Amino acid sequence: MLTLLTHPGGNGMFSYGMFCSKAAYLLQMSGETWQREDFFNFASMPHGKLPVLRDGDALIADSEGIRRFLEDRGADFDPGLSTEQKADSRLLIRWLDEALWAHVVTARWYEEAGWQHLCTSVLAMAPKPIADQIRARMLQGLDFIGITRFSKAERLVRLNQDLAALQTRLGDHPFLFGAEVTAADCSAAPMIEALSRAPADPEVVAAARAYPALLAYAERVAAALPLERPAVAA
Ligand SMILES: N[C@@H](CCC(=O)N[C@@H](CS)C(=O)NCC(=O)O)C(=O)O
Repeated sequence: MLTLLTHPGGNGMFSYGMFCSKAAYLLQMSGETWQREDFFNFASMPHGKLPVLRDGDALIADSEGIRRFLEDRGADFDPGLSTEQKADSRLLIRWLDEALWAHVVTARWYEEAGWQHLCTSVLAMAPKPIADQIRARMLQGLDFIGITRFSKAERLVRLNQDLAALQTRLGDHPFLFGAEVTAADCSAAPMIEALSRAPADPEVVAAARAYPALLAYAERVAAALPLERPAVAA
């Protein structure tokens, strides 16, 4: 059976790692039989990150690597989409996975209130020097991509622009590309969930919660692709 190696979940999220939730959604869509294994030694993994899919002795790293693996086995994550829609979906996924993701990471690791929350929840069992070391590495990455060089007010403006655009793009459709769930929803829903609940900076959470259509949409994706979600408060 396929095993998805994941970061643990909590506060109603399948995993605190958005890409772990994305991979779980893709697995649900694929119809494969799979199980979850929370995995703590992720530094030993091919990219030093999770998710990783284990198939016998093979390790498939990266949510997009997992998507390709499942497609090679026959999964179709964009059923009924035109070539143009598939191209739009690809671009949307890249923005979700790389740009909207940066807002989540900033809200959790850079903003002081988010960091304090992480320390008392997800990282509660981690020795302080290790937690600080992980944070320093995260902040270095955020500085390099530049998001933390904006002021918080500027970041919130940019986040609002992006969430408003996503809400407009969704319109009255149940899912991003119409009536059926597709690959783009597997990326979008976990990001919206992570932005709109702890552990994250409360101002970012409030900003995300000001888009009720997006919150309802993330719940629709969750209902379409059911996953077990630990309730442990973050
Ligand atoms: N491009 C990767 C990103 C995966 C990723 O960033 N995973 C994070 C958690 S959401 C991680 O494991 N980070 C651990 C680290 O960077 O040390 C994917 O799509 O799977």
